[in-house]
Amino acid sequence: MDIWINLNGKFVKKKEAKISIFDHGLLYGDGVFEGIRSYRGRIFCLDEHVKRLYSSAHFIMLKPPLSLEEMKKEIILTVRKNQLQDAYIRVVVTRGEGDLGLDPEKCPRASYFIIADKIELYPSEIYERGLELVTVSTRRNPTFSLDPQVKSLNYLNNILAKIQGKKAGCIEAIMLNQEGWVLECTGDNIFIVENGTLVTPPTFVGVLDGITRDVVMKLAKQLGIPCSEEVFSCYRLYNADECFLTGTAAEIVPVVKIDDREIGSGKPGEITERIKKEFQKVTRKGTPVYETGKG
Ligand code: PXG
Repeated sequence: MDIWINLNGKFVKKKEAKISIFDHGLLYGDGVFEGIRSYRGRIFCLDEHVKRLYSSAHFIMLKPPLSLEEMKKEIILTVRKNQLQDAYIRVVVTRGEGDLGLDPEKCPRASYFIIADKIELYPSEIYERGLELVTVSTRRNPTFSLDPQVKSLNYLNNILAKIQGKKAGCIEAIMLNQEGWVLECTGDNIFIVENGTLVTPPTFVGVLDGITRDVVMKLAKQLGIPCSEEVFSCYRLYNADECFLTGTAAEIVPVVKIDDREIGSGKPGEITERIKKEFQKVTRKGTPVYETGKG
C-alpha cells in the first residue's frame, strides 16, 4: 500500500517524495532527525521528541521552516493521513538545497519531511529469550567533537559500530567512550541491575539523553526501584544481575549475554520484566491522533 509522505507541508506519495541531490542533508549529513512512535492512535512522548528535534537543530544553527507547535501538528496530520494506529514516525529537517561546499549559508531554505509507516518490530523471541551483545572497538563520537545529544543525519559513527556488531553475529553493539567506559548501543541506551538497583551511564560521559531512558527512570521511581546514573566499566557490565536496552523503536529489550559472558541467570531478569510491563502501560497515554479537531 502506498503511504503519504509529508514533504515540506504537502502530502505526496512515496514514489513522488523526492529531495534534491544538492540537499546538504544528503551531501554532508547536515540535518537532524527524530524517531517517534504511536501506539493505538496515540503518539508517545510527542512533546519530548519535538523539543529534542528543535534542540538538535538549534545546536547546529539550523532553523526549521516551521515552529515547534506547527511541527507537532504536521506530525499528527501525517499519522492521521496514513490512518495508522501503531506507527513509526521519522521526522527529518535538512539544511536544504545548496551549492557544493560545506558552507551552510549556501542553503537558503531548510527542508523537512515526515514519514509515518507501520512499525517493524524485533522478532518476539528476542524479547522472550533476550539479546546477545558484543562491545565493539568503534568509540562513540566524543562530546567535544560532536555532542551525542545531537541526533544529526550523520550517524556514521553508530553505523560503523552496528556493522562491527553484525559481523560478530549481534543485532546491536555496545559502544564505549575513549576511556573505555560503557556508554550505550548504536540506537538504544543501556541499563544494568545490581542488587536491585538500576544503573545507567550519566549523559555527561557521552550518551544520548534517551526519551525511553528517561521514562524508565521515572517508572523505576514510581515502582520504588532505586536508580542511579553512574559511570561503569565492562567489569560491572559482565557481572550485573540483569541488563536491558531502551529505545523508541526497541522499547525495553532484555540482554542475556555480552562478549560471551552470561549476564545473571542468562535469562531475562525479574526487574527488567517489571519495567517492561509498566512501560507497556504508559505507552497508552500518548497524544491522541484522531480525537482533536485539527485538520
Ligand atoms: N542512543 C542513541 C545513539 C540513539 O540514536 C537512543 C539511544 C534511544 O533514544 P530514545 O529517545 O529513542 O529512547 C537512540 C535513538 C531507528 C533509530 O530507526 C533509532 C534511534 C536512532 C536512530 C535510528 O531505529 N534511537
